Amino acid sequence: MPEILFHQYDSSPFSEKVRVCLGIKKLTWGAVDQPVIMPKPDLVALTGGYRRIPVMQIDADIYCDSQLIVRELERRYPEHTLFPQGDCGLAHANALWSDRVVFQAAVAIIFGGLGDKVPASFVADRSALSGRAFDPAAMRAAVPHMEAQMRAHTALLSDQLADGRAYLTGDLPGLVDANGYYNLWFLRSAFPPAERLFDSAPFVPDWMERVKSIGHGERMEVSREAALDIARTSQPMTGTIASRDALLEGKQVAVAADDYGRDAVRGMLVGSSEHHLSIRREDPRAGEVVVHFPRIGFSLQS
Ligand SMILES: N[C@@H](CCC(=O)N[C@@H](CS)C(=O)NCC(=O)O)C(=O)O
Repeated sequence: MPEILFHQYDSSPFSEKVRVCLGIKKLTWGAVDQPVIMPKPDLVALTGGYRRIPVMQIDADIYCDSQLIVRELERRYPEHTLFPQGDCGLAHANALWSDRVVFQAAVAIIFGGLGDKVPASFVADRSALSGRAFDPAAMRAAVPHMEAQMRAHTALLSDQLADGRAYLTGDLPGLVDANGYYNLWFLRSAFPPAERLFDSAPFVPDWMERVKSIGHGERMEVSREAALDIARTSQPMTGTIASRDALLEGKQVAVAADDYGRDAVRGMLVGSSEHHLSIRREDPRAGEVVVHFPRIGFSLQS
């Protein structure tokens, strides 16, 4: 059984970001496929309510959000670094551009383009996720603007590659390549007409082929039941608390995303730093687990 269990689904763009990082690092990992819409009982048994994809599990440690997943991959498996030029702070900051700004443009173009072909069950699920109407018809009206935005974002990637370099920061691929790539992969795979958006980014298609050819490392399939068994029969890591959170140490807290999918996860604060928050919780099916979140984009409430 591989050490890294990755809760994902194949069409998930944020999962593709991490799959590229797993490929850069040449890691072996277990794909635990989760449903595309709620309910996701086997996922929330591990996370305590967090429903977004992807989630990484290593024994009884559960890592939510691609931001923290890539940070933890680099910490545990430093070989084939995700930061070939150093610059790890900038590379993580660059993720917020791709995860928030470029991703929202990609969503509007794809679902505005698909219009009434989007299944009603998906529309209802994503409305609940975002807390407002997920309305492909309204997105259609925004498509011209979003396409202009997407062309401009894609041009930034092309500018970066214009001196003939193979990857965004030089000869070797890293996190910024995964960040830049996954939304374009999403556009290509979910809505092929969006391919035209790369017309004005001459260096992007060949770079995309290079990133694609990195692959995803060695993938195995693991059942959701087996992943729960591993959590239940393992011990989570212990952590330390940042001094500014000292008053909350060992207290019951709630952690929630601040953008969408804001379901709060409750448990005892057992770890924190400028980069993460960790809470311990018990679950009848997963046993004692520690659930880790990035600090950026997540609120901590007592
Ligand atoms: N900031 C999160 C965003 C994750 C996200 O939005 N994931 C999408 C799938 S790619 C999602 O969870 N959609 C709702 C769902 O799958 O239930 C991350 O970086 O992991």
